[in-house]
Amino acid sequence: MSDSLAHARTAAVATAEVVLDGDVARPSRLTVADLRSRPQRSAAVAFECATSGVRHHRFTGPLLHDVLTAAEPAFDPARRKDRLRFLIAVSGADGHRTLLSWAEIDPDFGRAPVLLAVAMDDSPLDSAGPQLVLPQDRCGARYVSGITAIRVNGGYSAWT
Ligand SMILES: Nc1nc2c(c(=O)[nH]1)N[C@H]1C(S)=C(S)[C@@H](COP(=O)(O)O)O[C@H]1N2
Ligand SMILES: [Mo]
Repeated sequence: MSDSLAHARTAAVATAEVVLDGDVARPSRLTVADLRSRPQRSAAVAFECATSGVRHHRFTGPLLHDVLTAAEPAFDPARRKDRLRFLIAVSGADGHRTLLSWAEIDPDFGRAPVLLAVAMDDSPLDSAGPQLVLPQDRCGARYVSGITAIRVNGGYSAWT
């Protein structure tokens, strides 16, 4: 393999991308650099891991709500009741997954300041991929790292 090709492959591996899609008008692929270009928040958090005890970290990144709102979910933003059937599925590279409800992060409902972290303890997450940060959680299991996909789903009516 030529040096330039090897370098290109290394660069491709070193820049993780998140697929943001589902019931949104503007699906996209986002790098950690894209997330860093949005307004940033910081959170010093503590969470308990069932296997390794209490962990303390400082995370920085945009609010998940801001990033998802920019993708224009398929609801009328002016109608609060429209948003209540929407779910958010967050997947990590290793298959670890969690669901949030839209209402959980909506400023009119649960107002949880959930972040899509671009850095943990001042170490950038550009190659690992962003990490979900839920300061309200006691347990660490929803802090999905190496996020590869975020899917918005407004299909609650399909379940009935
Ligand atoms: N992708 C991914 N993220 C994950 C997990 C996992 O298995 N895969 N485990 C979770 C669990 S159970 C905990 S407690 C925290 C641990 O985070 P830490 O090792 O950075 O303290 O990561 C969470 N995020
Ligand atoms: Mo854990």
